[in-house]
Amino acid sequence: MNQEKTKTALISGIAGQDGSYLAELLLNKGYDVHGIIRWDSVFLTERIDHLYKDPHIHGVRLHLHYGDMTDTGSIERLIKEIKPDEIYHLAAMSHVRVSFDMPEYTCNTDALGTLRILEAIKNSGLPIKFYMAASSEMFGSSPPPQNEKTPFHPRSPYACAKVFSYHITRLYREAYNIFACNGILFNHEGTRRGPTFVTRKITRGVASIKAGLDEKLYMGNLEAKRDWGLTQEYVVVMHLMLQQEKADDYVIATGESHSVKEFLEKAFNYAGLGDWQKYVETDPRYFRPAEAENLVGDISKAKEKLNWQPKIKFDELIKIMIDADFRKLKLTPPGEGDKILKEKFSDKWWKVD
Ligand code: G4F
Repeated sequence: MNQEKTKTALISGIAGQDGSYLAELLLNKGYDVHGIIRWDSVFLTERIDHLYKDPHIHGVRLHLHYGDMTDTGSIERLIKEIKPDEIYHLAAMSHVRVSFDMPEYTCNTDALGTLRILEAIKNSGLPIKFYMAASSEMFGSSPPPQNEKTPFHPRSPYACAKVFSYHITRLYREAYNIFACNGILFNHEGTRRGPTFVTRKITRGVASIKAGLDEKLYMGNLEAKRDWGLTQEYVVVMHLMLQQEKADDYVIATGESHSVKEFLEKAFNYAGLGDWQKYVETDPRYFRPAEAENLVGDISKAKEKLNWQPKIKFDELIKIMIDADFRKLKLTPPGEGDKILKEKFSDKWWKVD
């Protein structure tokens, strides 16, 4: 284990894709990690089950708590009791399409949730460092490439809520001297990505077609362009932001822009299925009333100030995700993705799916 000074972190949204990897990273660094999970009648903790230990065992360093971003009392209580050194605020209703169906819930959770945490930090009087998961969606229809100076033009209720969160985080930094950072992360994907987001929907769909379980994949807007990176690399930079001398905001991306169509083409080819057009149909239900058409990040600031840049780009990401989804269906993966992970990350701190 790579021991740093023992610190305590609180992660909202610990059971999500980003939260699970971040928890793994921080545990590996010797942190005590507390995570907030939402109550449900079934367990929603599949992504962190491998990290969880019975709390009765002595020396357990992962602690889970029920709470909710809409429940001020639970947020204040947890911050008071845990007294974290760092808070990583990742909890959100994160599906852009769904935010059009549930705009009020989305804004309550994603916008006011951030304010509730910041108020609790302010009222606690503790020197807590705060990471806020902002989003490339905030740029919306602003022309690419987008960086920290690009104006926001949000194109969904989700993106509007994130713009509020971004500004309230900046305001609490300026007004109350809280060490608060916005990570403006572009799309980040991987084998723990939820199956309704486009990359995972495609890689799962491809594996399913290859296994003979499905014949078609129904998709939305194939022309939209995104900047897709690997999540594990992005959670590293969340931690890095809170270790700087000064709190600041950073764009985190790969700097490459590709369309959904290109993703389909590469994924079907890599899986040995040939022409994607034989398998893909569009369905209006997956289109959005307004779309962010072309998002691609300019990471000059993160490169210069954080000395960060990603190792994994578009082609490699697809191979890594397809290999994992093949394995899940007991298919033999083409294997290039597994090789890339092995070669580029000799010091893997996460469980490979
Ligand atoms: O995978 P998506 O749903 O991700 P989106 O909307 O870019 O947002 C994701 O990344 C943001 C930046 O990190 C996060 F803030 C946010 O929480 C989320 O994680 O869609 C990507 C693109 C869109 O343009 C969408 O219209 O793919 C297009 N698309 C085409 N067909 C589809 C589909 N998206 C989904 N989910 N499903 C489809 O069938």
